[in-house]
Amino acid sequence: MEKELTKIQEEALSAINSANSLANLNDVKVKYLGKKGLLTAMLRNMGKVEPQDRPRIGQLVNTARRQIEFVLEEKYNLLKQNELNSRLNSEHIDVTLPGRRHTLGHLHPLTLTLQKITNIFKSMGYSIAEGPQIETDYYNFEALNLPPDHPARDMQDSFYITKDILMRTQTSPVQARTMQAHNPDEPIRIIAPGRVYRRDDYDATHSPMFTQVEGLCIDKDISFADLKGTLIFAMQELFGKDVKLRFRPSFFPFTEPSAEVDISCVMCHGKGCRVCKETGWLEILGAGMVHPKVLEMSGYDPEKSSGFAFGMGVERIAMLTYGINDLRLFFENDSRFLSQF
Ligand code: 2NL
Repeated sequence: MEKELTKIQEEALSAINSANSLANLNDVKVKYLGKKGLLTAMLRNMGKVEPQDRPRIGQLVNTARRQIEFVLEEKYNLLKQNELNSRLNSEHIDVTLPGRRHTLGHLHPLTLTLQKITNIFKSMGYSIAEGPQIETDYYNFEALNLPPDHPARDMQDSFYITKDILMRTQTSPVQARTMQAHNPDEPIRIIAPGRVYRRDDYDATHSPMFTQVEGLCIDKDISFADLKGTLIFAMQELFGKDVKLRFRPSFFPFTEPSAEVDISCVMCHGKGCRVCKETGWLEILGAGMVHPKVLEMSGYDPEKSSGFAFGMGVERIAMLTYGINDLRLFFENDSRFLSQF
């Protein structure tokens, strides 16, 4: 028994001595001191020792165990220190490297333009109204005096999801919804910004998706003069006090009379240049007095109320404001372009 103990003890010490990794060392620990370890087995076998020898043998086993534990711990600390040293040697941190800069984001030029436009109308008492981009045929067309076989539907030949549901082709359905939700005795002044979708080519001046802003003003005794005054003020706020407006008779199914509105060219101030195709004018707005049928369909009495409405494309206004010649730049998310705003 004593001989065996000495043998185990020597073996253990030598195994600890030659352990070259923490995992290795742990194996040794388990082999000798673990629940099924060799030294543990000796204690368990005390029953086979003569009763008078038990205290002495027991003490020997315990002393051996304490010694092995002590040497194990020393070796553990040594291996741990070696490991740390080799990591410190191999993992360099160069504290003199320059830091990584975080580049600050900012608002998209279309958002900036849209905010400028809505702020101008907010200053005139308008509030912002929004609605779904997926619309029903009823709100997108019918409520705006465009019955199913109306030829003007072809003009904006659309993205249909089902026979009765489509991507909105204008933001006017937002105004129609607002009117229907409104008490007809109360006036309305809203501006409806948002994305609209039309079947179109994608080139420097066309996109199947663009951003529109429409406005609607309904009250008693609203006249075409109010429309003119409102748009002249808004365009002069947007492009400068010396901008002139020109109203040309036109047609929209939802307004009567209707007008297309030009501003004097912001590039050449009316002299004629490439941007205005030598005309001195830029077409920028559609507008008109809300059609009596549209008022009626949304619960307003055309004998009591009247109103005007207008619409404009935000991309076109942003292009003129910033001197951008290709519409696609807005949608490509190239930071070389975007970082300029
Ligand atoms: C354009 C022309 C326009 C309207 C939009 C409108 C809305 C209601 C009633 C009457 Cl609810 N009119 N909107 C009126 C005239 C023109 O937009 O060139 N858009 C880009």
